[in-house]
Amino acid sequence: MTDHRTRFLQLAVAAEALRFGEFTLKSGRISPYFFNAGRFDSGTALAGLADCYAEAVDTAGVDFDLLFGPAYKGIPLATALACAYARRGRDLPLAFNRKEAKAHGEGGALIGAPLAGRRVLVVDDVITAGTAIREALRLIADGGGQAAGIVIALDRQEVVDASALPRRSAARAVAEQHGIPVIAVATLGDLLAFAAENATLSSEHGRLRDYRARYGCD
Ligand code: OMP
Repeated sequence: MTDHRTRFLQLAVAAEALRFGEFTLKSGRISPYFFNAGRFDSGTALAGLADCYAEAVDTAGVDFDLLFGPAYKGIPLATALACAYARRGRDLPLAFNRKEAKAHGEGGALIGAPLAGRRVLVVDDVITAGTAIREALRLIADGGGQAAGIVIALDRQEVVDASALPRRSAARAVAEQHGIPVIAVATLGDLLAFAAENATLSSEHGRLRDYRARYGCD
């Protein structure tokens, strides 16, 4: 596993952003783990997380010139990543949306740098079925931007329809449909490898493997 993957998983477990137990997902599936990016809730925690995102993006080599954080969880993530790039000497424009469009003041649903004519990197927390990310891609198109890629902390590598073949992950479906890369700092596969190597997580490994067998991609 590359360094940023292991570092991210260590940070996520330490911040209790990654928890193990029984969780009901947006899809209704009962999952033995849950990633809550909201637990990266201090400057140091967010800076450490943003460095992992930056390394994953740089490793993937995607070409972009604006960061977009979908409301709500994507907003601090994209902001922290913009600060991480500034520390690396790259000043990137940043934009995000509000969920309720404002009819007064500056109006609209988009805040920050204009999207028009930009190659946009979407920064979000997690992909399960890809619903949240598809919504973000619509916002970017509506704002006149061109989606260049998506970066998330965790790709849960789940299929949308567990009975359909081939078992293609939601992230791959989005990538193929839009012709853009979906970059994950870590995947469920990485989490399985991490759990196998860490004595404190060894009891979770079987449940994670069973969940992947039921809902995971090939
Ligand atoms: P999709 O829209 O199905 O891709 O799910 C992404 C959303 O699910 C996230 O933005 C969260 O609201 C939520 N979620 C998590 O935050 N962490 C998880 O580990 C799993 C989910 C989920 O409900 O699938």
